[in-house]
Amino acid sequence: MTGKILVLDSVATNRIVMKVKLVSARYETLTAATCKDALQLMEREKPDLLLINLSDPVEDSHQFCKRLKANPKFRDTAIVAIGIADTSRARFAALDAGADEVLPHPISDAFMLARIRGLLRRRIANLEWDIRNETSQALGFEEEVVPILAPAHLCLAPANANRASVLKNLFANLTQFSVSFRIGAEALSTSADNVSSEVFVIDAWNIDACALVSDIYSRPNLRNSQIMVVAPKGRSDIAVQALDFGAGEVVYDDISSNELAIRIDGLIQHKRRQDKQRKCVLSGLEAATLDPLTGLYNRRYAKTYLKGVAEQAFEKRESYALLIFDIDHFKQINDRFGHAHGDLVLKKVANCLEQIFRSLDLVARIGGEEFLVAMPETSLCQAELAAERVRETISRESFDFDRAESTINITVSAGVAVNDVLGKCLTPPEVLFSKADAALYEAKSSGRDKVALSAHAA
Ligand code: GH3
Ligand code: MG
Ligand code: MG
Repeated sequence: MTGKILVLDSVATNRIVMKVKLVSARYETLTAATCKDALQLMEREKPDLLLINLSDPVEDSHQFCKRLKANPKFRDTAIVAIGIADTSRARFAALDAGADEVLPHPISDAFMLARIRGLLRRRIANLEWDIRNETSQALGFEEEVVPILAPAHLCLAPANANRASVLKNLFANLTQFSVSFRIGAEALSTSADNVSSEVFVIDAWNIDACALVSDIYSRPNLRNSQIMVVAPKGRSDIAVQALDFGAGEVVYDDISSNELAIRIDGLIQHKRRQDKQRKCVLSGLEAATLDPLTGLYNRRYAKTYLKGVAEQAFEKRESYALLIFDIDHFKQINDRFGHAHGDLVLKKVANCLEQIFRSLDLVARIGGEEFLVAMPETSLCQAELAAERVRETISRESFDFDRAESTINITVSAGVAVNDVLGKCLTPPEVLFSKADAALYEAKSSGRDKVALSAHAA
């Protein structure tokens, strides 16, 4: 895995030893001796991860970590703290200062590299969501800020009933979380409380915790959860494996409740941030592709989609049809009944189109009162029948609205065209669209409430 790591340590030999380890693991490695130099390098080189020795006798490295985490520019730079004694107090102080991981003396290289891999994976995921979010925002869809107030729900998965009491003790003081218990693989159950679990805490005592981790990530309804693995003290082999399987946190079962709380909190913050980013991107995509009035696809989406339909039809030598529907004298409806009633008519027509066409057909609103339907694997004759059905259904339908003085009767005209299946090259959708549009014009000029076919296959 590639990544740029900055090592901050005032002792030259420490820097050199660490650099050798990181470079041999194929990381681009920078070094700094002071917080000031480190900050300059962070500004200039934008490392993905900072490995900081917290036992610097001259500088307040804890304070430096705090300042970095409070700065939006460096908020996502992972921090791994080293150089502290292996006491719960020292570990807590490092995590509290903003470190994402603490590696007390003596450092296990295997564990350190596994943790770095995990943190870099998380950073890449965050950056990807940020880019997508920026795209959504550039398209004009602002980030929606939804404060989350509910306490986080955790699912604890002890290996067996005896271990359940160990985990219960561990979590006894963490009353800020709501907790449920599932023994071993029962953690995969899809009961409501489980699906709403933000964090799974898997006990690696006598069970294959890694299999459970990958099983959870493979389930669509659970895969956005965070996972903490509780390994028996001293089993760094399990810890390394669990990290490489994607566990967000691995702790040993002698962890203090303070440290446990801060680590669980970190996972929850991370998950909530990703959920928010995901939601934002999805609603941005929705807004970019759907017409807000009718819920149908919009012109922009239809244009991209049609390319795919045309290519597939050409590859399989199949015909596909484009149908354009336009409401007749729609302006008069607005003029007589008002714009709001006009909107209701548009919605009802959209609904009618959705009912009539198959799920593999694309139905889009491409203009004020114009709709486009793309029908893959469809002949001219089949498309004509479908268009006739729409025309007839709408002309029969009466549109009653509460405050309208009378019912509204409307009609639509349609133009239909199909591609040339025997053609030597692909029919561009724009060409077919022009043919269908010309047919629609014909339907309009020959009296409206009509379906017209394009004379020649495009
Ligand atoms: P034709 O039979 O030739 O198609 O006549 P028409 O009146 O349907 O066509 P024209 O293009 O003259 O008018 C379309 C009208 O659609 C004008 C515009 O105000 C209205 N319109 C466009 N978008 C909306 C919308 O979102 N809501 C409502 N209520 N009206 C819309
Ligand atoms: Mg029109
Ligand atoms: Mg019209």
